[in-house]
Amino acid sequence: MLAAPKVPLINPTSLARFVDPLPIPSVARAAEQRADPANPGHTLPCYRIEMRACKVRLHRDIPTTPVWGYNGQFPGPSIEARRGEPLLVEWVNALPSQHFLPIDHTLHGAERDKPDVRAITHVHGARVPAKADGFPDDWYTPGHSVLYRYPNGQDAATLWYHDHAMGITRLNIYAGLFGAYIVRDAEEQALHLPSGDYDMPLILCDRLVAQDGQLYYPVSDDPHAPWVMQCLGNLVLCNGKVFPYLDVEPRRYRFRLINVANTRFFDLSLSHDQAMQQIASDQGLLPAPLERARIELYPAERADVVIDFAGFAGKSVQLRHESQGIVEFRVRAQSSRDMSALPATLRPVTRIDPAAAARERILTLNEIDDANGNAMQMLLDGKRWSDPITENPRQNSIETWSFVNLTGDAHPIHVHLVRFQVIDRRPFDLFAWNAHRKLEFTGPAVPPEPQELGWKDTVRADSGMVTRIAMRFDGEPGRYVWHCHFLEHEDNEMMRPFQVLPAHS
Ligand SMILES: [Cu+2]
Repeated sequence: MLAAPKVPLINPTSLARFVDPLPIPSVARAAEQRADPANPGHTLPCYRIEMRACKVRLHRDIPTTPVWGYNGQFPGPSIEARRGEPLLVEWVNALPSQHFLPIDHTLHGAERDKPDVRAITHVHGARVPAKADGFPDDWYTPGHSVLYRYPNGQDAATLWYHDHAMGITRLNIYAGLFGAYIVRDAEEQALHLPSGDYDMPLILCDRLVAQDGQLYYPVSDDPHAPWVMQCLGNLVLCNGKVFPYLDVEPRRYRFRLINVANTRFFDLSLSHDQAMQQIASDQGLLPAPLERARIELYPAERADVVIDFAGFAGKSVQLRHESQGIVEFRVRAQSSRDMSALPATLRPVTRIDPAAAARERILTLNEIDDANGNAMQMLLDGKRWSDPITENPRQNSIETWSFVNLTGDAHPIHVHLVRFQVIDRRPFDLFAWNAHRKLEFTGPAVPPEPQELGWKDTVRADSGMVTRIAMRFDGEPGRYVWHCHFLEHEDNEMMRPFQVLPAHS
C-alpha cells in the first residue's frame, strides 16, 4: 500500500502545454589545468562540479520546485569529452545536511548509523579504472569531494552521470543528480551528422509533483520501511521541463534521448506518423541508421536519433510518450543551409563470438515475497550486496552472462565498465528451473532486435526468458558493480559487486 501525499498532485491535463522553451543543458567548462595523476609532468583540464540544493521552475504554472543539481542545474551541465583525451572532474558535495526525500533505514547501506546526505558520482557507460567508477560504498558527505580521472578511451557515445550512493541512489537521482556526458571522436565527426546547435541531449524522466511545486517521492504505509518497488511520476520532464517546446529549423537534427527515470520506460514516437532515424544506442553508433516509428527506452538506456524537419516548415511536430505529446518542435519557415549528412552506413560493429567466451555465467533475477505475496526485494543470483563476490572475470577475457529472469517483470540490467552485445533471448521452463535448477528451453532463441545490434551497456531482461549478453572485460582490474537500473530495485539488493582479475601475464 502507498501512503497518500500531503499535498495533492498536479493533474497533468490541467497544465497548459508547450508554453516553456526547452532548456538545453549548458556545457561544463574546465575550471583549470591540473597535474595528471596518471602521467607525471603533464596536465589535464579539470572540471569542478558542485552538487547543491537549488530551485527550478518545471513549468510556467507550477510554483518553484526545490531540487538538488550538479552545479545547481537540473539536469546538470553536459560534460563534453573527446576520445583519447582524458579529463579530471572534482565532484564536490555541497548538499545540505538534511535529505528532503524519505530515507528507508532498513535498506542495506542506509542504516541509521549512516549520514542521511551522502553522494558518489558514477558516469554510466564510461570505461574507467575502478577507483574512478563511483563505487556505491565510497560515498562522502557534504564538505568533501573526490577527484576522478576519466580516460575517455572509448568510442563516441552518449553517456550520462548520476549519483550512485548505497541505499539512496533512487532518492539522490530523483532529487535531480544527473546530467549528460558526451564522448565524441574523429570517426563519428567524419560522418558529418548534425552537430553544434543541431545536436543536443533530450534527457527524459518523470516525477510526482505536488500542487505546491514540491517533488513527492512515494512511500509505503509502513513508516519504518517506506521503500516502494517502483516510482512512476504524474509528469514527464524533458531537460527538466514539463511540456516544453523547441523552435527548430526545417532541417536535420540529432537528438540524444536519455532515460534517467527511476522506473518509467518511455515509448517514444513522433506525431504525423513521422519516423525517426536511430543512429546510436547506449554505447554509440549502430552499423547503419535504422528507421523507427517507435523507440522504447528502459531506465538508463539511450538512443540517438536524427529527425529531419525539412518537410515541416511552418508546422509543428510532437515527440510523444505513448499517445501523449511531451515535447513540441516548432518548425520555422526558413533554414540555414543544411550541410549535415545521414550516411547509409555508420560504424561497423564486429560481433563477439559467444564460442570464444572463457566463461559462461548463469545468473538469476529473483524476487523475495512477503507473507502476503508482495514483492519485498529483488536479488541477483539469489545473493545480496554484502555476500562475497562471485563474478570475477579475468581482464581482457570474453564472458557470456545469461540472465535467467524468474520474476514477473522485465528488468534493465546494467554492467559497469564494459560494453556488451545482446546474443539472444530464449524462453525457459520456470517449473523445471525451480524443481532442479536446470535450464530447459521451451522455444527457439530470439535474436536481438535491430536496434540492439550495436554496443549496449544496459539490457532488458524479459520475464520468463534467458537474456544472453557477451562482453570482453577490457579495462583495469578492480571492483565494479552490476545491477538492475530500476533505481528502487538496485537500492534494495538488486545490485552486486564484481571483480576484474588481472590478466594472465
Ligand atoms: Cu529490477
